[in-house]
Order: sequence, then structure tokens, then C-alpha cells
Amino acid sequence: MAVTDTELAAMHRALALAETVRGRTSPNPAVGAVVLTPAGELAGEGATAPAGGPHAEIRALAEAGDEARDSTAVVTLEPCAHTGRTGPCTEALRAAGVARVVYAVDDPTPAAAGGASVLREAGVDVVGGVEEHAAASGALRPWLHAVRTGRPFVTWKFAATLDGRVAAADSTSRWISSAPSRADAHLLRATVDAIVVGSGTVLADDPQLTARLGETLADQQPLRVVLDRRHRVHDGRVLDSAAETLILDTAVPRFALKALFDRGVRHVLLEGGPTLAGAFLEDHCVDEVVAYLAPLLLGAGPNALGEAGIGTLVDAAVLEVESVSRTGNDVKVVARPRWAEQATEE
Ligand code: AOF
Ligand code: ZN
Repeated sequence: MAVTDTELAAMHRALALAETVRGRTSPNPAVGAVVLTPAGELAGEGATAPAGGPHAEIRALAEAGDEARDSTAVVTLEPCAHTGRTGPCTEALRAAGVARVVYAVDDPTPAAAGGASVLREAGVDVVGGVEEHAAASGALRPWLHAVRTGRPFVTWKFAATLDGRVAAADSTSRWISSAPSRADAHLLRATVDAIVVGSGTVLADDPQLTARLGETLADQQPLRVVLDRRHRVHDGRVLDSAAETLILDTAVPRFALKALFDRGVRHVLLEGGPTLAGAFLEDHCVDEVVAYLAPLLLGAGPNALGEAGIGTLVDAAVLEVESVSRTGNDVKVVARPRWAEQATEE
């Protein structure tokens, strides 16, 4: 790809900027942008504001001011060519006198796409596809998935013993994972749009389902969603004022995900319990698995995953391991079902 080392470094900065707004932009994508002077110096940077607010490019241009003239804009997503809730970024880039645009991922939405050609026609030098894989598998992933499939990206998170159990035979379950794993899981909560659980989990554990950093609530709280087909949830910490809560009277993953998509949710964190996880897996509605495995063995007690309609080994859900790391005494595994890989490659 014909980009300079400085532009490549700026793209890495733009990717990092996009990470800082994960969970805050939906239904819009989490995008990062950097403006470089002709000498390759940083003139401005920005990330997408909450939906309805300025796009990443607009924020970076504002910071660059007059320095945007003859500059290079480095963006994780192709600049939009449409007027939505905000005006076209292609026009703002052109008006600011930007000479070159380097971006990672083509915008797949029919309304906003085509920005690269609009810019080229305006005489701007445009290079696309730079660090495309990193961008598409990073902060843009949930949004890209949702645009392509019409449903939110689903991360299924669980903590279990090494033999896969989420509670002991007598139902005791606090705490299976270590404090660092729980802290890591709270960071994960702060980056999603919604947390989904079944009514059984609410009745059994009375979880608050908020994102907490130490003792304090994160400033960004995901929507709490309880799938409660039988109207069993009437009280509990999940209904407190710490965050918004939605109770859906369906247990059908596709209906629930459609309802959430229609509310602007693009990334769902599925947190339990085993029955619901089984139903999501059976429906191929799990796109990523985050497992915290504690070095404990129980030999009895419920498993992380309930019945998922898999009766024989050849039907097993096959995962690609993305990363393995340590959180305290636990092992954290991030993996993706094969069908999710295929959906992304389409
Ligand atoms: C963003 N942030 O940094 C970029 C976006 O309704 P609007 O006007 O905010 O337009 C949203 C669309 O703009 C979005 O779906 C995507 O296609 C495009 N680019 N959006 O929110 C950004 N660059
Ligand atoms: Zn835009």
C-alpha cells in the first residue's frame, strides 16, 4: 500500500482513538481520525461523537483549524458522502483544503458509501484499505456486522471453572473468577451497547449488570436487557436507577436482537445463563466468545453452556481462538465461531 510510515503510524493512532469511543456512538460506527500537516506533523485528531454529533473527521478538522490546508486526513472508515444527521464529511474535507485521504475500511452502507470517489473527483488523492483488517476486526467490528446482518454483534461472556462449570452442585457461585477477571469483564461492559440476560439469572443471582470501575460506576452504562417471557421479574438490583433497563417478553434470540437493533443497539454482551446461551448458540447468534477460566475443578454443577441442539461431534460449534491471556489466576480466551468468520468474509 502506498502510504508513508508517518501515515501508517497515524492510522494506528486513529485506530486507538476509535477504541476510546466504543459503546458510545451506536447506532453510528466508532471511528478515529487524524490530520497530518504536509510535514507529517499532527495537526488534529478526533473520534466519533455520540450519535447525531460530529463524525471523527469533523472533530479532527476542527482541532486542526487552518493547519488542515494541504493536509493528509487518516481515517479508519471511508469518509461519508451523504447528509444524514450531519453533513457529508467529503465536503468538509474538501472545504478545509485536505489534499490526501488515507482510510482503512470502505463504508458498506448504501446511503453513506462512495466517499472515496467523490473525493477523487474533487482532486483529492485517496488511498483506501490501509490497515483494513485491524480496523474491521477492531472498534468497527460490531457496527460492520450489524450493517451486514441487520442484527447486533453478540459477544457471549462467561466465567467458569476449568471443567466448564458456572456454579457448584449446591448453587454457590461467588466468585468463580478472580478479581482481575471481574475487573476486565467490567471494562468489557463499558464498551458495549447492551447486556442481555435471562430472567433465571436475575432471579438466581440478582445481578446489577452495570459497568463498574473499582467501586465507581463507569460514565457509560449499557442498556440492561432481561429476556423474561413468563413475566417473572418484578424487582431486583437490575431495576435500580444506575442504568436503563428493558424487559422483553420473548426468549427467541432473533426477536430480541431485532428489537435491540431497532433501538440502535449494535453490540450486545450476552451474560447468561446457560439456557439462554444455548439458545443463542443454537440460533448462530453468537459472534464472539469471551471465557474466563478459573483454575478450579468442581466435577458437578451447571455448565456454562446449556442445550444448544448439538447431538453429535460433527455438529459441534467450531471456534477460532483469537487470543489467550491471563487475568489474575485465570485464563482468558477470546474466540469466534466459524460462522461468524464466514459472515465477515462475505
Ligand atoms: C459516524 N462517525 O466518524 C463516520 C461516520 O447520521 P449521520 O450523519 O451521523 O451519519 C452516520 C453514517 O456516517 C454512518 O452510518 C457511517 O456510514 C458514516 N460515517 N459515521 O458516526 C464517523 N465517519
Ligand atoms: Zn461523515
